[in-house]
Amino acid sequence: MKLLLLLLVSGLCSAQYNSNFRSDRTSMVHLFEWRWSDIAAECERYLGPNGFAGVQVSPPNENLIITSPNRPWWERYQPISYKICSRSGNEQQFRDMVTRCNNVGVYIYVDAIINHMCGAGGGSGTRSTCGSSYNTGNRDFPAVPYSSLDFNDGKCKTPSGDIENYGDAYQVRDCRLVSLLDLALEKEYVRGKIAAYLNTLISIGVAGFRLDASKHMWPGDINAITSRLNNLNTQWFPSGSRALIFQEVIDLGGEAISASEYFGNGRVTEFKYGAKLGNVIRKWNGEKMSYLKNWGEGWGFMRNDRSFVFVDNHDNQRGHGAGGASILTFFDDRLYKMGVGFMLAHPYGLTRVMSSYRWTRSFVNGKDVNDWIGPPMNTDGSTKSVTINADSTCGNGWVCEHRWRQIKNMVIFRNTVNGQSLTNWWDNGGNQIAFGRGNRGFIIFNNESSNMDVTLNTGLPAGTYCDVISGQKEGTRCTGTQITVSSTGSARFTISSSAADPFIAIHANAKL
Ligand code: AAO
Repeated sequence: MKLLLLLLVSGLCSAQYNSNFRSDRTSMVHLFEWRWSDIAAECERYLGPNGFAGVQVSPPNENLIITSPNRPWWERYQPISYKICSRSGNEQQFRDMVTRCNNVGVYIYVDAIINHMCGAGGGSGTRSTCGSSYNTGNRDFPAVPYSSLDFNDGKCKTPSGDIENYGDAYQVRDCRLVSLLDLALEKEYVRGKIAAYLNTLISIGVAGFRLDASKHMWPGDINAITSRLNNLNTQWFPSGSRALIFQEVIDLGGEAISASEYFGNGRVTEFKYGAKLGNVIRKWNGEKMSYLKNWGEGWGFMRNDRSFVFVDNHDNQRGHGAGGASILTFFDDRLYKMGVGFMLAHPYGLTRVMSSYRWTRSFVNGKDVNDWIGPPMNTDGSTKSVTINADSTCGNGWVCEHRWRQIKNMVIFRNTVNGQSLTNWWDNGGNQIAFGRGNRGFIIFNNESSNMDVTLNTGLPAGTYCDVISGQKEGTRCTGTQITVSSTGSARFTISSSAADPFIAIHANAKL
């Protein structure tokens, strides 16, 4: 009885760190700006069959329509109401997506914009994705409804009313982030409206939330909201399951607010991860892959069981947020595949794969002036659907990194080695490294300008394995390189410095 009580209580307290993933799956993909009907189809035809655990979807709620510039992606971070109605689709399409994805074991994680409404300069009218009215001048959002009583204007002490100094924690939480009208989250009324929105999503069947701009909310206010959330829908989740919470807090050090303040609410984004990994793979600042030996907490990252990690996200792939030149993106595809391959092979963190659309970058004084460009769209402003080409890549301007063979196969690698610790580390003191995950998988990188020819202990049972980077196992053969593991567990690896993808990965489910 006591044990049961303990289990119940600890379940309630800790479940927000739990991904709610199916036990054989490990990674979510952010299908940035995708339409709900395309995501539903992708869950059934690709994500489920290839072992993806979940999808982070773009904000589903009603937002301000911005026409100057013309329909930027970031208009979706300017809420007008909590009606499920956006460029990705309406409520019925959202429900259909959640049902169909859940039915194939691919769960939906919603990007929740609860810190603020739209920008102070939004004006008034009904130019919003569902036609609801708003008046930013008097802080009126009748479709929620919120009024001037529900915002932080009186609390913020900066002359502009905006955050002016990230060294001041009060400003960061009580003032407006880039002029976005800052909700008074200490108010019971506001908490209730937000919790009702999130609970609607939970009842539809979503499995968790990315809490946007968490750094700009007091941790206690977030807690007051998450503690009001209902348990997940038992049609798909065990009873008592709690929504995964991952909070967007950019903490690269040196500011007033640190990520650890948010551990009590759920997981937190680890922005050091992508910034540092980019430096290593690019070999900048004297970094080498051999330094990755103690990657994770050894690099000053947050606790493994609180961290949420990614190589790039929708902000820093285009210079927003903590964007920096080191961030690897699909634009540097060869390095990017190595970065994502390393992330998915390494045990640290809850992993998210990015899936983007293409845009033409145009740098002026080091800044991409096209960083606002929205998803591929039709002339009427609607988002183009994702088409699938004969070779399984995507058309209509969608990049679909998650469909790149190397990335898709590394998602499967991570599933295969789940629960195994990092073993058999090897490096040459430079940019050639290798490591295993117990007796389930092994990966090796050559990021040098010279060729590599080494024989290493893999920890794997003897046999012939298919490299899942140059190809994969299909039926009884390998479409790419074959690796022979001897009875002692050793194998010879040769990787040319000019290889299209200078890394090799083998695992238990790719054995002939
Ligand atoms: C748009 C316009 C604005 C306009 C506004 C209202 O661009 O000019 O004022 O509308 O009309 C997105 C876009 C914004 C957009 C907004 C609303 O990125 O451009 O504004 O939608 O449409 C901070 C926050 C972080 C936030 C990030 C972008 O802390 O939460 O800014 N990310 C989320 C979303 C994002 C979204 C929002 C929040 C808003 O992912 O897509 O904005 O919902 C420092 C701080 C960071 C801070 C950055 C901002 O970072 O630490 O906390 O992020 O500055 O620049 C080095 C430092 C690093 C530093 C960084 C600065 O890397 O080490 O600490 O430099 O570059």
